[in-house]
Amino acid sequence: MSSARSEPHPPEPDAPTDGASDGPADGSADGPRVALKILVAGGFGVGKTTLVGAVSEIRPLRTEEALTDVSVGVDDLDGVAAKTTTTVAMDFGRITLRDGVAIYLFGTPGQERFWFMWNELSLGALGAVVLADTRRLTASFASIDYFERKGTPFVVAVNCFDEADRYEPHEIRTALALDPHVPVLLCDARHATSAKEVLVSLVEHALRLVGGSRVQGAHP
Ligand SMILES: Nc1nc2c(ncn2[C@@H]2O[C@H](COP(=O)(O)OP(=O)(O)OP(=O)(O)O)[C@@H](O)[C@H]2O)c(=O)[nH]1
Ligand SMILES: [Mg+2]
Repeated sequence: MSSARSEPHPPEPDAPTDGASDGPADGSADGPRVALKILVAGGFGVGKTTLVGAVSEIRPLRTEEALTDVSVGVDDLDGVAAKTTTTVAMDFGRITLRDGVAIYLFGTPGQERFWFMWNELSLGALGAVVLADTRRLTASFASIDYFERKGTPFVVAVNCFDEADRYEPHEIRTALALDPHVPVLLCDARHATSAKEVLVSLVEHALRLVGGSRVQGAHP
């Protein structure tokens, strides 16, 4: 793991907006009571598309394109050498928590050349999950910097790839120079239960920050 956060710089964040909306999200009487928008961010190849796909109760929208020679020497493929596609616009999925809270998930593109999308995607978001891979922690620096500067609540979720060394959350917090209040979790982006726990942590963290109460029955 490496430590200090520096280059490259994420885009200038737009002003924050409120991520929650009341009332049925799908317009029906039986629709969810509250709809929340959550971003799934982090560096190239950390598992954002995988996480959205793992938890989504609808068929996720993906915008995958084949990795081309343009990536060579630009993207750090160490640890994700088998990766053949990358997100070029966004991922989209939805999950309904037990008490009628619908979460709309927006996965961001990880490649630096698509970072200009972040301001658009983060409009109205309650918060963000920043996924990280301990083999390439630097890949997630820009996302952390972006949400810190924007003032968007976020949690850091380390996607524990089978081949990667294991670190304790406190070691990861130090390596990423995170504020003490930012939750750090370990997860497996391929598994719905693990991914859902990360989302619940983020919702609870965001509600704590806005002085709200815990989402009743939100646990998986
Ligand atoms: N072993 C293992 N592989 C994973 C895990 N999560 C994702 N992968 C694999 O890692 C690769 C990268 O996953 P993606 O979900 O495409 O990553 P991404 O963050 O969306 O990538 P970009 O959109 O290109 O930035 C894929 O080949 C996944 O199958 C994991 O938890 N463990
Ligand atoms: Mg992706």
